Amino acid sequence: MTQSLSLSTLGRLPPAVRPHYEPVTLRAGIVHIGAGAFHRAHQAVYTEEALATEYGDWGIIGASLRQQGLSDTLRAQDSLYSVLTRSEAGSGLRVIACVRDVIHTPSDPRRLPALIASAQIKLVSLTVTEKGYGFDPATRSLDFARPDIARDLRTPHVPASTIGTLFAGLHARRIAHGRPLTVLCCDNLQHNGRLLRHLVLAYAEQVDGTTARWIEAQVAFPDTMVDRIVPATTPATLDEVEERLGLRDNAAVWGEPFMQWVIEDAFASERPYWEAGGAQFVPDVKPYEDMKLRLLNSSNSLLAYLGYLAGCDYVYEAIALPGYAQLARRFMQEEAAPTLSMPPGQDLAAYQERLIERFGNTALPHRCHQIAMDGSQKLPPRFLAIVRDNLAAGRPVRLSALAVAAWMRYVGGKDENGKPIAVQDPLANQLQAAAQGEAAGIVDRLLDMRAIFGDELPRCERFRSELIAALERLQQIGSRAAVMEYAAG
Ligand code: CS2
Repeated sequence: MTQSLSLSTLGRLPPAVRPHYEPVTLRAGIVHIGAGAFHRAHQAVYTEEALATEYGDWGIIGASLRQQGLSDTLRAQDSLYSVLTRSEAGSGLRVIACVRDVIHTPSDPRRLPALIASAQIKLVSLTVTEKGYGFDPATRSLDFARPDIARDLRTPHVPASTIGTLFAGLHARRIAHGRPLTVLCCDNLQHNGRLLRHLVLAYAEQVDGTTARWIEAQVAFPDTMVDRIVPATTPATLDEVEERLGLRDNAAVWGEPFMQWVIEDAFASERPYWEAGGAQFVPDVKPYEDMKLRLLNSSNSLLAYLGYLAGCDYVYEAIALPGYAQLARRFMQEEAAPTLSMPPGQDLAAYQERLIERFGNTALPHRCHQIAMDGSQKLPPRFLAIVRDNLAAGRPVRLSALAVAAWMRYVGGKDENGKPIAVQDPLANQLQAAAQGEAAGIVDRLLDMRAIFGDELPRCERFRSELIAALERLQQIGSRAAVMEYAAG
Protein backbone atom coordinates (compact mmCIF):
# COMPACT_ATOMS: atom_id res chain seq x y z
CA MET A 1 0.00 0.00 0.00
CA THR A 2 1.20 3.53 -0.75
CA GLN A 3 2.44 5.45 2.28
CA SER A 4 0.61 8.60 3.35
CA LEU A 5 1.71 12.18 3.12
CA SER A 6 3.05 13.24 6.52
CA LEU A 7 5.98 15.10 8.06
CA SER A 8 8.02 11.91 7.95
CA THR A 9 7.45 11.32 4.21
CA LEU A 10 7.61 14.98 3.14
CA GLY A 11 11.37 14.86 2.57
CA ARG A 12 10.94 12.33 -0.24
CA LEU A 13 9.13 14.81 -2.44
CA PRO A 14 10.93 16.84 -5.09
CA PRO A 15 11.87 20.35 -3.89
CA ALA A 16 9.49 22.03 -6.33
CA VAL A 17 6.52 20.34 -4.67
CA ARG A 18 7.30 20.72 -0.99
CA PRO A 19 7.55 23.76 1.29
CA HIS A 20 10.87 25.52 1.75
CA TYR A 21 10.57 25.99 5.49
CA GLU A 22 10.38 23.65 8.43
CA PRO A 23 6.67 23.11 9.20
CA VAL A 24 7.29 21.81 12.74
CA THR A 25 8.73 25.10 13.95
CA LEU A 26 6.08 27.29 12.32
CA ARG A 27 4.12 29.17 14.99
CA ALA A 28 0.44 29.92 14.45
CA GLY A 29 -0.75 33.49 13.92
CA ILE A 30 -4.05 32.79 12.13
CA VAL A 31 -7.20 30.95 13.11
CA HIS A 32 -9.39 29.99 10.21
CA ILE A 33 -13.04 29.02 10.74
CA GLY A 34 -14.36 26.67 8.05
CA ALA A 35 -11.24 24.83 6.88
CA GLY A 36 -12.93 23.26 3.84
CA ALA A 37 -11.60 22.93 0.30
CA PHE A 38 -11.97 26.59 -0.66
CA HIS A 39 -9.89 27.87 2.23
CA ARG A 40 -7.20 25.28 1.66
CA ALA A 41 -7.00 26.10 -2.06
CA HIS A 42 -7.14 29.88 -1.61
CA GLN A 43 -6.13 31.75 1.55
CA ALA A 44 -3.78 28.96 2.67
CA VAL A 45 -2.00 29.08 -0.71
CA TYR A 46 -1.47 32.84 -0.37
CA THR A 47 -0.14 32.27 3.14
CA GLU A 48 2.21 29.58 1.87
CA GLU A 49 3.55 32.07 -0.70
CA ALA A 50 3.93 34.70 2.00
CA LEU A 51 5.93 32.29 4.16
CA ALA A 52 8.15 31.32 1.25
CA THR A 53 8.97 34.97 0.59
CA GLU A 54 8.96 36.48 4.04
CA TYR A 55 8.87 33.89 6.80
CA GLY A 56 6.94 34.78 9.97
CA ASP A 57 4.62 33.41 12.64
CA TRP A 58 1.75 32.81 10.25
CA GLY A 59 0.83 29.18 10.67
CA ILE A 60 -2.92 28.54 10.44
CA ILE A 61 -5.05 26.62 12.93
CA GLY A 62 -8.16 25.58 11.05
CA ALA A 63 -11.50 24.86 12.63
CA SER A 64 -14.18 22.66 11.21
CA LEU A 65 -17.62 23.51 12.56
CA ARG A 66 -19.31 20.41 11.23
CA GLN A 67 -17.25 17.60 9.76
CA GLN A 68 -15.29 15.58 12.31
CA GLY A 69 -13.84 13.65 9.36
CA LEU A 70 -11.90 16.64 8.04
CA SER A 71 -10.01 17.13 11.29
CA ASP A 72 -9.29 13.40 11.59
CA THR A 73 -8.07 13.15 7.99
CA LEU A 74 -5.78 16.15 8.26
CA ARG A 75 -4.39 15.18 11.65
CA ALA A 76 -3.56 11.71 10.33
CA GLN A 77 -1.19 13.40 7.87
CA ASP A 78 0.19 16.13 10.17
CA SER A 79 -2.19 18.62 8.48
CA LEU A 80 -0.21 18.53 5.25
CA TYR A 81 -2.17 18.40 2.02
CA SER A 82 -1.73 19.05 -1.70
CA VAL A 83 -3.32 21.46 -4.09
CA LEU A 84 -3.75 20.15 -7.62
CA THR A 85 -4.16 22.87 -10.23
CA ARG A 86 -5.89 21.81 -13.43
CA SER A 87 -6.65 23.45 -16.74
CA GLU A 88 -6.65 22.43 -20.36
CA ALA A 89 -3.12 23.85 -20.59
CA GLY A 90 -1.80 21.41 -18.01
CA SER A 91 -1.69 20.71 -14.31
CA GLY A 92 0.48 21.42 -11.30
CA LEU A 93 0.84 20.14 -7.78
CA ARG A 94 2.25 21.43 -4.54
CA VAL A 95 2.12 20.51 -0.89
CA ILE A 96 0.89 23.13 1.54
CA ALA A 97 2.27 23.09 5.08
CA CYS A 98 1.04 26.34 6.66
CA VAL A 99 -2.10 24.72 8.08
CA ARG A 100 -0.68 23.35 11.32
CA ASP A 101 -3.79 21.78 12.83
CA VAL A 102 -7.51 21.45 12.20
CA ILE A 103 -9.78 21.18 15.21
CA HIS A 104 -13.36 19.94 15.24
CA THR A 105 -15.23 22.52 17.30
CA PRO A 106 -18.37 20.56 18.29
CA SER A 107 -16.11 18.02 20.05
CA ASP A 108 -14.71 20.79 22.25
CA PRO A 109 -16.76 24.01 22.01
CA ARG A 110 -14.41 25.99 24.30
CA ARG A 111 -11.27 25.35 22.28
CA LEU A 112 -11.94 27.71 19.36
CA PRO A 113 -12.87 30.71 21.55
CA ALA A 114 -9.69 30.06 23.58
CA LEU A 115 -7.60 30.09 20.40
CA ILE A 116 -9.19 33.33 19.20
CA ALA A 117 -8.32 34.83 22.60
CA SER A 118 -4.70 33.73 22.42
CA ALA A 119 -2.24 36.66 22.22
CA GLN A 120 -0.21 34.97 19.49
CA ILE A 121 -3.23 35.00 17.13
CA LYS A 122 -3.42 38.20 15.07
CA LEU A 123 -5.96 37.19 12.48
CA VAL A 124 -9.17 35.19 12.33
CA SER A 125 -10.45 34.40 8.86
CA LEU A 126 -13.67 32.68 7.86
CA THR A 127 -15.18 30.69 5.00
CA VAL A 128 -18.42 29.24 6.35
CA THR A 129 -20.60 29.81 3.23
CA GLU A 130 -23.41 32.33 2.98
CA LYS A 131 -25.75 30.42 5.29
CA GLY A 132 -23.09 29.95 7.97
CA TYR A 133 -23.49 33.45 9.42
CA GLY A 134 -27.14 33.18 10.43
CA PHE A 135 -28.46 36.39 8.90
CA ASP A 136 -31.64 37.12 7.03
CA PRO A 137 -30.52 37.40 3.38
CA ALA A 138 -33.00 40.14 2.49
CA THR A 139 -32.37 42.48 5.46
CA ARG A 140 -28.80 41.33 6.22
CA SER A 141 -29.56 41.41 9.96
CA LEU A 142 -28.85 38.65 12.46
CA ASP A 143 -31.68 36.15 12.67
CA PHE A 144 -32.17 35.88 16.43
CA ALA A 145 -34.86 33.26 15.85
CA ARG A 146 -32.37 30.79 14.34
CA PRO A 147 -32.11 27.88 16.79
CA ASP A 148 -28.29 27.93 17.01
CA ILE A 149 -28.14 31.69 17.62
CA ALA A 150 -31.01 31.58 20.15
CA ARG A 151 -29.30 28.71 21.96
CA ASP A 152 -25.92 30.47 22.01
CA LEU A 153 -27.52 33.56 23.52
CA ARG A 154 -28.75 31.42 26.40
CA THR A 155 -25.34 29.75 26.93
CA PRO A 156 -22.78 32.15 25.38
CA HIS A 157 -19.76 30.42 26.96
CA VAL A 158 -20.35 27.14 25.02
CA PRO A 159 -21.27 28.45 21.57
CA ALA A 160 -22.13 26.46 18.46
CA SER A 161 -22.97 29.11 15.84
CA THR A 162 -20.30 31.00 13.91
CA ILE A 163 -21.28 34.37 15.35
CA GLY A 164 -21.62 32.99 18.89
CA THR A 165 -18.18 31.36 18.64
CA LEU A 166 -16.55 34.47 17.27
CA PHE A 167 -18.11 36.55 20.01
CA ALA A 168 -17.02 34.13 22.75
CA GLY A 169 -13.45 34.34 21.43
CA LEU A 170 -13.48 38.13 21.24
CA HIS A 171 -14.97 38.43 24.70
CA ALA A 172 -12.30 36.14 26.17
CA ARG A 173 -9.63 38.12 24.30
CA ARG A 174 -10.78 41.43 25.76
CA ILE A 175 -10.69 39.98 29.25
CA ALA A 176 -7.35 38.18 28.79
CA HIS A 177 -5.25 41.01 27.30
CA GLY A 178 -7.32 43.17 24.96
CA ARG A 179 -4.89 43.07 22.01
CA PRO A 180 -6.39 44.14 18.68
CA LEU A 181 -7.44 41.56 16.11
CA THR A 182 -8.38 41.42 12.45
CA VAL A 183 -11.36 39.32 11.38
CA LEU A 184 -11.39 38.55 7.68
CA CYS A 185 -14.60 37.28 6.13
CA CYS A 186 -13.79 35.39 2.91
CA ASP A 187 -17.28 34.41 1.76
CA ASN A 188 -19.07 35.62 -1.35
CA LEU A 189 -21.18 38.30 0.30
CA GLN A 190 -21.59 41.97 -0.44
CA HIS A 191 -19.50 44.10 1.92
CA ASN A 192 -18.60 40.90 3.73
CA GLY A 193 -16.42 42.59 6.38
CA ARG A 194 -18.95 45.24 7.23
CA LEU A 195 -21.72 42.67 7.30
CA LEU A 196 -19.82 40.42 9.69
CA ARG A 197 -18.99 43.35 11.97
CA HIS A 198 -22.65 44.31 12.05
CA LEU A 199 -23.72 40.72 12.91
CA VAL A 200 -21.09 40.30 15.64
CA LEU A 201 -22.01 43.65 17.20
CA ALA A 202 -25.75 42.84 17.09
CA TYR A 203 -25.03 39.64 19.00
CA ALA A 204 -22.53 41.30 21.36
CA GLU A 205 -25.06 43.97 22.35
CA GLN A 206 -27.30 41.19 23.66
CA VAL A 207 -24.57 39.63 25.78
CA ASP A 208 -22.08 42.21 26.95
CA GLY A 209 -22.09 45.92 26.06
CA THR A 210 -18.49 46.44 27.25
CA THR A 211 -17.24 43.78 24.85
CA ALA A 212 -19.36 45.31 22.09
CA ARG A 213 -17.60 48.70 22.64
CA TRP A 214 -14.21 46.96 22.71
CA ILE A 215 -14.97 45.18 19.41
CA GLU A 216 -15.94 48.51 17.84
CA ALA A 217 -12.62 50.00 18.88
CA GLN A 218 -10.13 47.11 18.60
CA VAL A 219 -11.34 44.63 16.00
CA ALA A 220 -10.98 45.34 12.28
CA PHE A 221 -13.26 43.66 9.74
CA PRO A 222 -11.80 44.44 6.29
CA ASP A 223 -13.93 43.67 3.22
CA THR A 224 -12.49 41.06 0.87
CA MET A 225 -13.14 39.65 -2.57
CA VAL A 226 -12.03 36.05 -3.02
CA ASP A 227 -11.95 34.12 -6.25
CA ARG A 228 -10.89 30.65 -7.35
CA ILE A 229 -13.03 27.86 -8.74
CA VAL A 230 -12.60 24.95 -6.33
CA PRO A 231 -14.92 22.02 -7.00
CA ALA A 232 -15.47 19.42 -4.29
CA THR A 233 -12.65 16.86 -4.19
CA THR A 234 -13.58 13.54 -5.82
CA PRO A 235 -12.06 10.05 -5.50
CA ALA A 236 -10.47 10.67 -8.92
CA THR A 237 -8.74 13.81 -7.57
CA LEU A 238 -7.23 11.76 -4.75
CA ASP A 239 -6.09 9.03 -7.13
CA GLU A 240 -4.46 11.52 -9.47
CA VAL A 241 -2.66 13.19 -6.56
CA GLU A 242 -1.46 9.82 -5.30
CA GLU A 243 -0.08 8.96 -8.70
CA ARG A 244 1.83 12.22 -8.99
CA LEU A 245 2.99 12.42 -5.38
CA GLY A 246 3.79 8.77 -4.85
CA LEU A 247 2.06 9.22 -1.48
CA ARG A 248 -1.58 8.97 -0.43
CA ASP A 249 -3.15 12.32 0.47
CA ASN A 250 -6.75 12.03 1.61
CA ALA A 251 -7.06 15.78 2.17
CA ALA A 252 -6.00 16.94 -1.31
CA VAL A 253 -7.99 19.71 -3.00
CA TRP A 254 -8.08 20.87 -6.60
CA GLY A 255 -8.72 24.16 -8.32
CA GLU A 256 -8.20 26.20 -11.45
CA PRO A 257 -4.93 28.13 -12.01
CA PHE A 258 -6.70 31.50 -11.68
CA MET A 259 -6.74 33.06 -8.20
CA GLN A 260 -7.64 36.52 -7.01
CA TRP A 261 -7.83 38.10 -3.56
CA VAL A 262 -8.60 41.76 -3.08
CA ILE A 263 -8.51 42.98 0.51
CA GLU A 264 -9.42 46.27 2.14
CA ASP A 265 -6.23 47.70 3.56
CA ALA A 266 -7.61 48.19 7.06
CA PHE A 267 -5.93 45.74 9.45
CA ALA A 268 -5.83 46.05 13.24
CA SER A 269 -2.20 44.87 13.42
CA GLU A 270 0.36 42.96 11.34
CA ARG A 271 -0.52 40.53 8.57
CA PRO A 272 1.32 38.06 6.32
CA TYR A 273 2.98 39.32 3.15
CA TRP A 274 0.12 37.98 1.00
CA GLU A 275 1.28 40.22 -1.84
CA ALA A 276 3.75 37.40 -2.51
CA GLY A 277 0.85 35.34 -3.86
CA GLY A 278 -0.58 38.31 -5.77
CA ALA A 279 -3.12 39.61 -3.22
CA GLN A 280 -4.14 43.23 -3.82
CA PHE A 281 -4.63 45.66 -0.93
CA VAL A 282 -7.00 48.50 -1.83
CA PRO A 283 -8.86 51.26 0.01
CA ASP A 284 -12.27 50.11 -1.28
CA VAL A 285 -13.16 46.54 -2.24
CA LYS A 286 -16.71 47.28 -3.36
CA PRO A 287 -16.04 47.68 -7.11
CA TYR A 288 -14.15 44.36 -7.11
CA GLU A 289 -16.69 42.44 -5.07
CA ASP A 290 -19.58 43.77 -7.14
CA MET A 291 -17.74 42.77 -10.30
CA LYS A 292 -17.09 39.28 -8.98
CA LEU A 293 -20.50 38.61 -7.44
CA ARG A 294 -22.50 40.13 -10.28
CA LEU A 295 -20.47 38.75 -13.20
CA LEU A 296 -18.84 35.54 -12.01
CA ASN A 297 -21.13 34.18 -9.31
CA SER A 298 -24.36 35.23 -10.97
CA SER A 299 -23.50 33.80 -14.40
CA ASN A 300 -22.17 30.71 -12.64
CA SER A 301 -25.57 30.26 -10.94
CA LEU A 302 -27.42 31.04 -14.18
CA LEU A 303 -25.48 28.29 -15.98
CA ALA A 304 -25.84 25.91 -13.04
CA TYR A 305 -29.66 26.14 -12.83
CA LEU A 306 -30.30 26.17 -16.56
CA GLY A 307 -27.63 23.52 -17.10
CA TYR A 308 -28.92 21.20 -14.40
CA LEU A 309 -32.47 21.43 -15.77
CA ALA A 310 -31.10 20.57 -19.21
CA GLY A 311 -29.53 17.39 -17.82
CA CYS A 312 -25.91 18.57 -17.48
CA ASP A 313 -23.87 17.41 -14.52
CA TYR A 314 -21.12 20.01 -15.00
CA VAL A 315 -20.84 23.69 -15.85
CA TYR A 316 -18.44 23.01 -18.73
CA GLU A 317 -21.15 20.84 -20.32
CA ALA A 318 -23.79 23.51 -19.85
CA ILE A 319 -21.70 26.26 -21.41
CA ALA A 320 -21.08 24.08 -24.46
CA LEU A 321 -24.82 23.71 -25.20
CA PRO A 322 -26.16 25.91 -28.01
CA GLY A 323 -27.05 29.38 -26.77
CA TYR A 324 -25.74 28.98 -23.19
CA ALA A 325 -22.48 30.92 -23.59
CA GLN A 326 -24.33 33.53 -25.61
CA LEU A 327 -26.94 33.88 -22.86
CA ALA A 328 -24.24 34.23 -20.18
CA ARG A 329 -22.49 36.91 -22.27
CA ARG A 330 -25.68 38.84 -22.86
CA PHE A 331 -26.68 38.62 -19.21
CA MET A 332 -23.28 39.99 -18.18
CA GLN A 333 -23.18 42.73 -20.83
CA GLU A 334 -26.78 43.87 -20.77
CA GLU A 335 -27.91 43.41 -17.18
CA ALA A 336 -24.94 42.91 -14.86
CA ALA A 337 -22.23 45.22 -16.24
CA PRO A 338 -24.45 48.34 -16.40
CA THR A 339 -24.85 48.13 -12.59
CA LEU A 340 -21.09 48.12 -11.93
CA SER A 341 -18.59 50.84 -11.30
CA MET A 342 -15.27 50.00 -12.88
CA PRO A 343 -12.56 48.68 -10.56
CA PRO A 344 -9.36 50.65 -11.21
CA GLY A 345 -7.32 49.20 -14.05
CA GLN A 346 -9.81 46.46 -14.83
CA ASP A 347 -10.97 45.69 -18.36
CA LEU A 348 -14.55 44.49 -17.80
CA ALA A 349 -14.97 43.07 -21.31
CA ALA A 350 -11.79 40.99 -20.97
CA TYR A 351 -12.90 39.88 -17.49
CA GLN A 352 -16.18 38.59 -18.92
CA GLU A 353 -14.49 36.69 -21.75
CA ARG A 354 -12.09 35.15 -19.25
CA LEU A 355 -15.09 33.93 -17.22
CA ILE A 356 -16.53 32.14 -20.24
CA GLU A 357 -13.17 30.38 -20.63
CA ARG A 358 -12.94 29.54 -16.93
CA PHE A 359 -16.45 28.05 -16.88
CA GLY A 360 -15.54 25.99 -19.93
CA ASN A 361 -12.49 24.37 -18.25
CA THR A 362 -13.07 20.70 -19.06
CA ALA A 363 -10.08 19.70 -16.93
CA LEU A 364 -11.87 20.86 -13.77
CA PRO A 365 -15.44 19.55 -13.77
CA HIS A 366 -17.56 21.69 -11.43
CA ARG A 367 -20.94 20.23 -10.58
CA CYS A 368 -24.03 22.31 -11.36
CA HIS A 369 -25.56 20.77 -8.27
CA GLN A 370 -22.81 22.14 -6.01
CA ILE A 371 -23.32 25.68 -7.32
CA ALA A 372 -27.12 25.36 -7.29
CA MET A 373 -27.28 24.65 -3.57
CA ASP A 374 -28.33 27.30 -1.03
CA GLY A 375 -30.05 29.42 -3.68
CA SER A 376 -32.11 31.21 -1.03
CA GLN A 377 -28.85 32.67 0.29
CA LYS A 378 -27.14 33.19 -3.06
CA LEU A 379 -29.95 34.82 -5.06
CA PRO A 380 -30.02 38.15 -3.16
CA PRO A 381 -26.36 39.12 -3.77
CA ARG A 382 -26.09 37.44 -7.19
CA PHE A 383 -29.32 38.49 -8.93
CA LEU A 384 -31.69 40.51 -6.79
CA ALA A 385 -29.17 43.31 -6.25
CA ILE A 386 -28.82 43.59 -10.05
CA VAL A 387 -32.58 43.47 -10.56
CA ARG A 388 -33.17 46.25 -8.01
CA ASP A 389 -30.58 48.52 -9.64
CA ASN A 390 -31.94 47.87 -13.12
CA LEU A 391 -35.56 48.40 -12.12
CA ALA A 392 -34.63 51.69 -10.48
CA ALA A 393 -32.79 52.80 -13.64
CA GLY A 394 -35.52 51.60 -16.04
CA ARG A 395 -33.20 48.99 -17.58
CA PRO A 396 -34.18 45.41 -18.60
CA VAL A 397 -34.38 42.54 -16.09
CA ARG A 398 -35.46 39.83 -18.52
CA LEU A 399 -32.35 37.63 -18.38
CA SER A 400 -32.03 37.91 -14.61
CA ALA A 401 -35.69 36.86 -14.44
CA LEU A 402 -34.89 33.77 -16.53
CA ALA A 403 -32.15 32.79 -14.07
CA VAL A 404 -34.44 33.30 -11.06
CA ALA A 405 -37.21 31.38 -12.83
CA ALA A 406 -34.76 28.50 -13.47
CA TRP A 407 -34.04 28.48 -9.72
CA MET A 408 -37.81 28.38 -9.09
CA ARG A 409 -38.13 25.37 -11.35
CA TYR A 410 -35.10 23.72 -9.75
CA VAL A 411 -36.37 24.07 -6.16
CA GLY A 412 -39.61 22.40 -7.23
CA GLY A 413 -37.55 19.23 -6.83
CA LYS A 414 -38.02 17.57 -10.25
CA ASP A 415 -35.91 17.99 -13.36
CA GLU A 416 -37.35 18.18 -16.87
CA ASN A 417 -37.45 14.39 -17.14
CA GLY A 418 -39.35 14.08 -13.88
CA LYS A 419 -36.27 12.87 -12.00
CA PRO A 420 -36.11 14.03 -8.36
CA ILE A 421 -33.59 16.76 -7.48
CA ALA A 422 -31.99 16.63 -4.02
CA VAL A 423 -32.48 20.34 -3.28
CA GLN A 424 -30.01 21.50 -0.64
CA ASP A 425 -31.03 24.75 0.97
CA PRO A 426 -31.83 25.86 4.52
CA LEU A 427 -35.36 26.64 3.24
CA ALA A 428 -35.63 23.53 1.03
CA ASN A 429 -38.96 22.26 2.39
CA GLN A 430 -40.74 25.60 2.14
CA LEU A 431 -39.30 26.22 -1.31
CA GLN A 432 -40.31 22.85 -2.62
CA ALA A 433 -43.87 23.18 -1.30
CA ALA A 434 -44.21 26.65 -2.84
CA ALA A 435 -42.77 25.68 -6.22
CA GLN A 436 -45.56 23.35 -7.44
CA GLY A 437 -48.31 24.04 -9.98
CA GLU A 438 -48.91 26.89 -12.43
CA ALA A 439 -46.21 29.47 -13.14
CA ALA A 440 -48.11 32.47 -11.71
CA GLY A 441 -48.86 30.66 -8.44
CA ILE A 442 -45.25 29.51 -8.04
CA VAL A 443 -43.92 33.00 -8.68
CA ASP A 444 -46.33 34.61 -6.22
CA ARG A 445 -45.72 32.10 -3.45
CA LEU A 446 -41.95 32.29 -3.80
CA LEU A 447 -41.87 36.09 -4.12
CA ASP A 448 -43.79 36.14 -0.88
CA MET A 449 -40.78 34.68 0.93
CA ARG A 450 -39.58 37.99 2.35
CA ALA A 451 -36.35 36.55 3.78
CA ILE A 452 -35.22 36.16 0.15
CA PHE A 453 -37.00 38.87 -1.83
CA GLY A 454 -37.50 41.59 0.81
CA ASP A 455 -40.51 43.90 0.87
CA GLU A 456 -40.19 46.00 -2.30
CA LEU A 457 -39.36 43.53 -5.05
CA PRO A 458 -42.49 41.35 -4.64
CA ARG A 459 -44.57 44.48 -5.31
CA CYS A 460 -42.85 45.23 -8.60
CA GLU A 461 -45.19 44.16 -11.39
CA ARG A 462 -42.53 44.35 -14.09
CA PHE A 463 -40.29 41.85 -12.33
CA ARG A 464 -43.23 39.61 -11.45
CA SER A 465 -44.47 39.44 -15.04
CA GLU A 466 -40.95 38.75 -16.39
CA LEU A 467 -40.66 35.89 -13.89
CA ILE A 468 -44.00 34.40 -14.87
CA ALA A 469 -43.17 34.67 -18.59
CA ALA A 470 -39.77 32.98 -18.08
CA LEU A 471 -41.13 30.22 -15.86
CA GLU A 472 -43.93 29.52 -18.35
CA ARG A 473 -41.38 29.18 -21.16
CA LEU A 474 -39.29 26.81 -19.05
CA GLN A 475 -42.36 24.73 -18.27
CA GLN A 476 -43.63 24.72 -21.86
CA ILE A 477 -40.53 24.25 -23.99
CA GLY A 478 -37.83 23.23 -21.50
CA SER A 479 -34.57 24.91 -20.58
CA ARG A 480 -32.57 24.18 -23.75
CA ALA A 481 -35.16 25.77 -26.05
CA ALA A 482 -35.86 28.62 -23.62
CA VAL A 483 -32.15 29.46 -23.47
CA MET A 484 -31.99 29.60 -27.28
CA GLU A 485 -34.95 31.99 -27.32
CA TYR A 486 -33.63 34.28 -24.61
CA ALA A 487 -30.09 34.23 -26.00
CA ALA A 488 -31.38 35.27 -29.41
CA GLY A 489 -33.11 38.41 -28.13
C1 CS2 B 1 -19.87 29.16 -7.01
C2 CS2 B 1 -18.64 29.70 -6.29
O1 CS2 B 1 -20.61 27.40 -5.64
C3 CS2 B 1 -20.87 28.55 -6.05
O2 CS2 B 1 -21.87 29.14 -5.73
O3 CS2 B 1 -20.46 30.19 -7.74
O4 CS2 B 1 -18.17 28.77 -5.36
C4 CS2 B 1 -17.53 30.08 -7.27
O5 CS2 B 1 -16.99 28.94 -7.89
C5 CS2 B 1 -16.43 30.82 -6.54
O6 CS2 B 1 -16.96 31.91 -5.87
C6 CS2 B 1 -15.34 31.24 -7.52
O7 CS2 B 1 -14.48 32.11 -6.88
